[in-house]
Amino acid sequence: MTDNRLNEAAQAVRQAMADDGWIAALTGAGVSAESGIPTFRGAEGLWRGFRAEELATPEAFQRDPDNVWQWYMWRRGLVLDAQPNAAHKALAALERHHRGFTLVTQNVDGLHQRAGSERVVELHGNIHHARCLQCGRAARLPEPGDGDGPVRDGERTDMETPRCPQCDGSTRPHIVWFGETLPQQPWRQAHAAAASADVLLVIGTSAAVYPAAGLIDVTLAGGGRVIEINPQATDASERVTWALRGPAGDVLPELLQAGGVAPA
Ligand code: BV8
Ligand code: ZN
Repeated sequence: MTDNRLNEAAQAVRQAMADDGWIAALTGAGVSAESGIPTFRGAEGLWRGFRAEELATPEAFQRDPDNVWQWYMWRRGLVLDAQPNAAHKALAALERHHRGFTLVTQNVDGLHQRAGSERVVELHGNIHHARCLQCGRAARLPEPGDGDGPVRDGERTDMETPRCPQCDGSTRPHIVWFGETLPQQPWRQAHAAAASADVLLVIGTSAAVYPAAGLIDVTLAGGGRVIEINPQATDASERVTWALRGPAGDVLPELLQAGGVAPA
């Protein structure tokens, strides 16, 4: 992408870093699309005929915990087999390059951390953790090969839902479902980052899910500018300062390089 919108946007990134200002990023499922992870609302966002919105709810879990667990274990298998892509790595490089950077993600796949990002604000939880319904303890799920590895597509469907290592209670995915409030601490961090951002990068999200999508308006209200990176137009495209059309794996490294950040 060589049009001058990218160069203008890159200049804003460069200026924010030169002024020792604040940069934030909000990522969604699209940042992991080039790692082969299905997005929520893309055509491939289906599993056994269910849409994500039908499964990522407390009601679905109440109705059939095993089915919801199997969906998460299937997704976790995809994630564990996937590799971080150039967009994840570019954000890790930006964090190393500029102290005043906060990465906020709606994703639960942990690929930002695997790409080297250390300060990741996870608004919607993490697919590698389960939370005990009895004692509330959250613990990392066993890695594959520990016998309880994730369900590979069509392979293991007899898996037991994970038990709490502390009290052997039954567990749920440590994920924020539709209709559930976000964890306070991450939300506060995300809101503060967006409010003080001179530049907010909005990468790979349809900006359809709230309150996460509202962070865009928080930055704009604070006088910051918003750069959207997405191959498609989104609910936020009219509101952002620059809408850069293209896959994050291409556009983000190009933008950051033009802004003075050497790619990973
Ligand atoms: C809340 C974890 C207060 C699950 C997720 C009625 C009742 C109750 C609530 C509501 C209601 N109406 C509205 C709400 C609020 C609701 C909401 O916003 N609903 C939407 C659908 C209208 N929000 C909530 O419920 C939130 N809680 O409001 O609490 C409350 C409490 C009670 C009652 C009322 C209010 C909780 C929301 C959290 C839900 N959990 N994730 C899981 O992962 O299993 S959200 C889920 O959607 C994922 O986290 C995902 O990241 C997120 C957003 O989707 P996107 O990331 O944007 O993904 P999507 O597929 O949509 O888009 C992908 C984009 O990538 C596309 O634009 C595509 O073009 C682009 N793309 C594709 N390829 C690439 C690319 N971009 C760049 N490069 C590429 N290569
Ligand atoms: Zn427990």
